Amino acid sequence: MDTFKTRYKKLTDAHNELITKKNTALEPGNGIYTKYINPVVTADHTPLYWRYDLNPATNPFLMERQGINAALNCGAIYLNGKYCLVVRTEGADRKSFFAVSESENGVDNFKFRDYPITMPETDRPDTNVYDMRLTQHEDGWIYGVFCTERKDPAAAESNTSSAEAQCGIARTKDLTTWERLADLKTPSPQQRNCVLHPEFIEGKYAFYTRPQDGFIDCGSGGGIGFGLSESIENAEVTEEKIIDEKIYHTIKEVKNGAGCVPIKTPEGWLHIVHGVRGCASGLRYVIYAFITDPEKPWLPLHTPGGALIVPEGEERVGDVSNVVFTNGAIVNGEDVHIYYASSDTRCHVATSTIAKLVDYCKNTPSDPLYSAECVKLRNKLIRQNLKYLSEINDR
Ligand code: M1P
Repeated sequence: MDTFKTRYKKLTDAHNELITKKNTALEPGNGIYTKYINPVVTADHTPLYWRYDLNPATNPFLMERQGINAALNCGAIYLNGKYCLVVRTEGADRKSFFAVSESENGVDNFKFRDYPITMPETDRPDTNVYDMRLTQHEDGWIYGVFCTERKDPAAAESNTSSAEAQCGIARTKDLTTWERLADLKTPSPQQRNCVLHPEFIEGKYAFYTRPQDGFIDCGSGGGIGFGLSESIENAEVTEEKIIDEKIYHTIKEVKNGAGCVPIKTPEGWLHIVHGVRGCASGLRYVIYAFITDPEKPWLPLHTPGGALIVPEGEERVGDVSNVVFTNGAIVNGEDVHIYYASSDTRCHVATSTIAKLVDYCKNTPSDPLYSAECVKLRNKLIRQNLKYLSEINDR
């Protein structure tokens, strides 16, 4: 049997190898973005001293005492020369908390800060917090907008699964010390996937919302909403307008939700979001994109049909399989790093550029919603290409 010392060495060697492993681009890809061979952050990337009692006197077998189940849906921001992720870190007990993991290049060598974030609470303790979106706002603060989940106060005593989701808000300058603000108030009974727009709109704070009647089911709500709030300390959206609705027989047939903080481009605001459809294997979550008006970010201008990123290969399997989900992207110069999680288990990166993503949004046809129209669109492409190919061959 290993001694404490030999087991400690095995554990630290394996951990160090994992967190310093170089990542490799998956070529040739689809030209829109590049995926990478390895996830960027996993549960195993969390420090050993978060999980093991490292005292031989109290843990002679060097067993894991407080396991980490998953590292998923991360908010992202470029801060002090580093790609910083605020990772939804989920303990073995199913509770999520936030933890900062940083890298110099954004594709590998992510390291967690020593401690997870201690998020202050409101008067109503959060049972679970997750999926933070990080907005560097023009008011000077970095805002973390996240889901706070509590047991449904209206549920019967015997009902131990009904929950209520709302939008929690906190702010920081360094991602370590946070000031918690009041939860967002909206006309909808529940909220998830809320995002704060980085600029004032009509002098007000602007939120993307996802109205929903129940915890899982959007019911009569659904779609990506938009609304303005006078204050951020006591944020309230009194009017939510749906700017991107769920639509029958599309990738967002069951529901959709805002994802990354919108990215400013020369053509308007680039939104990278998620859509959900139902199938025999359950719900399938994919990532899609669209561009809205530069002055009126609630007005869609370019709406490519279909998905931008789908779960592929090993990404398809995990705690909640057949899911890709994004809530963070980083723009550094022209480059865009889209952080996405697969199957509620691990975080990945897909790299692209503003020019490529804008080109994708402008030149990918919208979903024509009918098979016959799809065939017409494809035939048009084939006709053009065949003509072009024969011209090349004739030369
Ligand atoms: O399990 C998949 C995702 O489910 C939720 O997304 P939505 O609110 O659109 O259903 C979120 O809880 C998300 O965390 C999770 O990845």
